[in-house]
Amino acid sequence: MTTFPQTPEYTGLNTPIGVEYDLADLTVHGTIPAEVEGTFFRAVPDPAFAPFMEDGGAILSADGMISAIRFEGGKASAAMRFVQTARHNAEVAAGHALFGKYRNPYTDKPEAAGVDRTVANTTPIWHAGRLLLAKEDGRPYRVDPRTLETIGSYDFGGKLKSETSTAHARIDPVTGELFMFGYEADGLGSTKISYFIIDSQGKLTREQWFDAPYCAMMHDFVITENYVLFPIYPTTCDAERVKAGGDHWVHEMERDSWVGVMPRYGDVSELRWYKGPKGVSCYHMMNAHEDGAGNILFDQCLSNVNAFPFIQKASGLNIAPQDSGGRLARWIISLSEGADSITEVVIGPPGDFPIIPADRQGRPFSHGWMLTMNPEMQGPPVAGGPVGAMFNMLLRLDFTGQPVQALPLPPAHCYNEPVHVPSSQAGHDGWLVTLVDRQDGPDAFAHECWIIEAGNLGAGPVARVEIPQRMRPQVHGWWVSAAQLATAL
Ligand code: V55
Ligand code: FE
Repeated sequence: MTTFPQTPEYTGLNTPIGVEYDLADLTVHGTIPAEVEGTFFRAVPDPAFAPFMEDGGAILSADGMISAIRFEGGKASAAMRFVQTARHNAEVAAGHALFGKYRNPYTDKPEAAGVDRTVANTTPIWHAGRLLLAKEDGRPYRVDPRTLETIGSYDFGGKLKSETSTAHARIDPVTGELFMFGYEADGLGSTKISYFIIDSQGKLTREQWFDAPYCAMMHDFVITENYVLFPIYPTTCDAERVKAGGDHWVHEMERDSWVGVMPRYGDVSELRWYKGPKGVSCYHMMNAHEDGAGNILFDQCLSNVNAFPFIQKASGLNIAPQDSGGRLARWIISLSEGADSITEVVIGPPGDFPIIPADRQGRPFSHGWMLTMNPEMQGPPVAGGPVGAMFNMLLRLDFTGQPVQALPLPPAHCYNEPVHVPSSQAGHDGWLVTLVDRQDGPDAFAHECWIIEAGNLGAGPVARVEIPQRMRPQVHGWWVSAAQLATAL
């Protein structure tokens, strides 16, 4: 047994669970739609061992667990396993934590030397018959989608040179290619960015490197039909600070943001840099597309400061969420010669976890979904996750003039990020599948997986699946249909 500190990172909804399980024939209220046939994979950070030092960033370096909620013939089952990363295995062998602060190897125990520090805790990515568990500070781990057994660190068949790979990959809906990048690609504090493309058969066809304007946390990126965009916000790393045992990240309010734009099959020498506003921050981007008039429209969940309290603290900042200017921002980037600045329009409310139908990736799109805080909610949101507060309202935003749809939760409930399941019926928006947590007491939580008609949020869930296990907050999920699963390698 290991005793965790009684701090927000390790109590309430964030209480470590660390239980591996298989649960068959879950109780279902309502009817699971026939089209929801497949597996909802979820990445869940869950620390196996108590930390040996204080670290606000610990919430991001918890061991990755892979959760699978499977839907088959109207029935549901659930499974959970640790991703057996080299780091997790080393700590299990030692029987205690070996790794120190978030992304600071200089704080590790001597036994950790030379062991890959990445934790595979951020996004399950399905592509070309493989399931990868990604974390931006290292290479992904490959996991068997049927058994959830860990296969090992994955370097695309020995092809990848980058030491890091994003947790936010983009799949082109027409070519089936997987677009990825890695920052700090050759080590801590480096400005080197890798940009690589994996074809629809899973073969890495191209990898190029370039230098970012400064070493920044690059959590997500976007593609369009013809371009790739590398957004850079001033949450920065200084290798000397890390070597001195300090924090990996500080947020710099006076530093410019940038967007690098290049043809997506072009050469990095063609990158054009556009200057954005100072001090802004974004974790997740909804989409980007070309407007046919020489502009790229880039839509993102933006705010005026990094949203993570531990990064604000390391930066001497303390800006409450309601004062941070959160918005769904559209950055208009002109491709005309000589243009080097960005125009912003606000197209949606504050929030995060934006999603769109996969077939609209990088293309014009009419609607998307995201999580937000219900402005009419009485009482506090459920505490949990890296920001410290969980979202309690789901939105469908329409960019063609239709009204916004909302599904607010009752008090003491919260959402994890949904996945979208497309429908084959013309004009049907498909389904959203998401984990809903309910707080019944200081340390009492219940969890259900909800299926919601994506174009009719107001009707509430069409099915609710009870998950009779404690669940820590998920980061990202990925829907893999039964037809896709049948192609697993
Ligand atoms: C995020 C999450 C991470 C991370 C960096 O949601 C950024 C943002 C769960 O790990 O390492
Ligand atoms: Fe993310």
